Amino acid sequence: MKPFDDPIYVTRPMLPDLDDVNKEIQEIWQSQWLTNEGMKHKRLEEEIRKVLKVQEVSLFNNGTIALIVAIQSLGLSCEVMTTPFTFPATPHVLKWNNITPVFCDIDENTLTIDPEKIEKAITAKTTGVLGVHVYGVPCDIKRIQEFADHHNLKVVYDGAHAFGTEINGVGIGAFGDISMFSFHATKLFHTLEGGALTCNDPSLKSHIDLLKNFGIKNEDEVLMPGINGKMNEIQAAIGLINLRNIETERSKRKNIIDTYRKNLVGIPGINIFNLDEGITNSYQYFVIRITREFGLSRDEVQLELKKYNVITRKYFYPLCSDYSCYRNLPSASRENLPVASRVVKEVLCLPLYGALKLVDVESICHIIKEIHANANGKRYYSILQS
Ligand code: T4K
Repeated sequence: MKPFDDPIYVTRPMLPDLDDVNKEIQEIWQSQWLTNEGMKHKRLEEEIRKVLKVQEVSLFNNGTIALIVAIQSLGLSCEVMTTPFTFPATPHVLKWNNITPVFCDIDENTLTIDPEKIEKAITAKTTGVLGVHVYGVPCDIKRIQEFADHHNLKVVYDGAHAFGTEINGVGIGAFGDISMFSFHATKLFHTLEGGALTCNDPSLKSHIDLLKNFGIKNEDEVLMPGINGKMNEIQAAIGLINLRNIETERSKRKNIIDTYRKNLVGIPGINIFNLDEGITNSYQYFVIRITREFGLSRDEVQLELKKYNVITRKYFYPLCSDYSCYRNLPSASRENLPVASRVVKEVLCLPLYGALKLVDVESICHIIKEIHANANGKRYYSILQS
């Protein structure tokens, strides 16, 4: 196989039609209302509420600020249980709230926080759980809620990858006390940068909305030390257009995933995720796990693919517990995190975005087969030589 002429990245943003963007921007210019809960913001908040099938939504300028506000709005303190297998934002939002992250190992199949490990790690200082629906795969929300109720803990979900994930038709944002969604450019649904919090409690939404707007209640009163987490009108406008195109993007991504599955199945050492019945895919990532039987390590496969101009990502390597700012925590030891420590060396996200051509997906699969054949050919050759 020849390398691709241009790099094929792990993702590319959904790009709305420029005429549609111009039309929206003209309306914003005419209104002279650029941010602070404008008309586009109001409309997007209502539309997202319906799409995510949740009771309350608050839009934000990005997912990280949203998550910082979520933690603050619930009054979490001391220690919060979380997963090491995630993007840096997850434990960082705890630190930004003066909270110590307590890392719990992950479940081998879902790669989300293992509820049994949460129960074992609970101490008098634990105030909550911050689970991550990593790659859009839901955490074990039922077991986590049982422990939380039993120990009087709050539950926050980082659903950065889970836009559109549902469990038996129920939006993933309806579980726990608060869920966060990221609308970053690399996400299936995006507003350039952006994010949202969802919850089931109108008074909690009011508190969140105060916190994201400096704590300002009205011209005369500031109730709390809030932050600036507001989404502006251009972000909201991009969101409104992207929402119109989202089903098309999803169905293209579904075809791409089906093509990967069809072509990669049966290659030794390539393991593909299977979602449990009743779970709707968020189509955010296509991840494979590469094990010994493949003949090359995950890192070697990534480098080989790069030679063909296929730019994959090792999301989420390294584990957050291995960052210099966290590695001295008792919960960060590798012995405490055996599953995460192994899995993080196996995962590889392959390119997935609507504009990716199916024929290119087939070529990527062909390249992977070739890499496998070469690796094993070389191995057999060296065995024969010795
Ligand atoms: N929690 C979790 C579990 C998360 O995964 C994230 C974010 C957050 C919280 C925080 O949410 P936000 O505050 O971001 O809303 C990217 C994203 O920046 C980040 O949002 C995302 N997770 C993370 C998984 O992916 P990088 O460092 O991998 O991005 P970057 O710039 O390397 O982009 C990846 C590829 O995407 C590029 O190789 C090409 C393509 N790309 C990227 C951008 C920005 C484009 O084609 N166009 C673009 O504009 O973090």
